[in-house]
Amino acid sequence: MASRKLITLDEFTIEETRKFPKATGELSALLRDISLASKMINKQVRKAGLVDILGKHGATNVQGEEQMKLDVYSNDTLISVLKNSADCAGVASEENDNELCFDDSFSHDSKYVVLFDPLDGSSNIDVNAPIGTIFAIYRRVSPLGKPVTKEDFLQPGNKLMAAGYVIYGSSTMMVYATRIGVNGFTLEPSIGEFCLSHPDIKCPEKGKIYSVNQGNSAKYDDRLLAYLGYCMENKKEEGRPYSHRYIGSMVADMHRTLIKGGIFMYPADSSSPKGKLRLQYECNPMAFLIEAAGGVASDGKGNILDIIPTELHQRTPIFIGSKSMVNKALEFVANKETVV
Ligand code: AHM
Ligand code: MG
Repeated sequence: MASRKLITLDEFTIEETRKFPKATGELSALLRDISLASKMINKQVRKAGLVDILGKHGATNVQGEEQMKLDVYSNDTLISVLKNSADCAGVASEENDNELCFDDSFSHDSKYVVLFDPLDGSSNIDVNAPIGTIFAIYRRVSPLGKPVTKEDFLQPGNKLMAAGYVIYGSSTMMVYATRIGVNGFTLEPSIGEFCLSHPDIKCPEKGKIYSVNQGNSAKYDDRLLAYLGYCMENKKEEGRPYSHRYIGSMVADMHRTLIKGGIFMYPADSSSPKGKLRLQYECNPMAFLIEAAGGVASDGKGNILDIIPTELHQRTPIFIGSKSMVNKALEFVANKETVV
């Protein structure tokens, strides 16, 4: 339908806020700020291939501006947009050792903190594969009127108010979740707005794709190897073998898992007993989002969202995606008796 009305991210979040008489609109404003930062990041990501023409990182371009590494630019952009936001009291980022608690009178009265990985999968920039920004929004637990504290950032995922990602792929999309559901917005470049393109996303209950860095197999334990054997087993009547897809960019692998169904894993192995991915700004936001879409996320023992964080940058193993596939994987990895 050519005349179908475009619904922008702003229009959508305001409409959603109206469903809750007590909502103040602060969360919508914060999502707008995150989308603004991601549009700025998107602009730089789209120029990444021209780096030899526009100047190498660290060099000065013709306008006299210093070219920045994209992950540094993304981090600085998110921090400065959120520092200027009326609704963000502080941030924590993969790129910073410690949380940043904004110390100005506006921020003292702001209700939310945001944790993010500004440019996840940045090693994929050189090969033009999708990369992304991941974000998690918590309501502060410390009293208003003062700077936020560490405990505001060390909340379990089950306390998240909203979370999501922006994928810089063949198109740029923002996908975010609140407790009531998951919606996807595609950036319409001609008007510079994210427009609703994927309403009420549900992760299919079953899938046909498993996603893991199988090159690490020599370091996996027998239970996990048994599950990978199950994925590869020839059982046509049960839809196996599954296809294997692994981009090595969590946002891209998760976006496919969300839309098409499947399982994404970054397990513990003998050299990384806690896995690789970070709980607070990679696994929790993805777990919150996949649960809101009807999927499941586990660390192999329990729900990712129930882990009580003790450090900002802690890691966790993760098994995430379609409900029936993750539950099957957990039968193998969580319970020795089922291993053949
Ligand atoms: P990064 O935060 O340093 O970019 O690393 C995280 C990325 C994820 O996007 C991806 O799932 C994973 O690392 C891939 O790791 P590996 O190359 O070990 O398979
Ligand atoms: Mg990362």
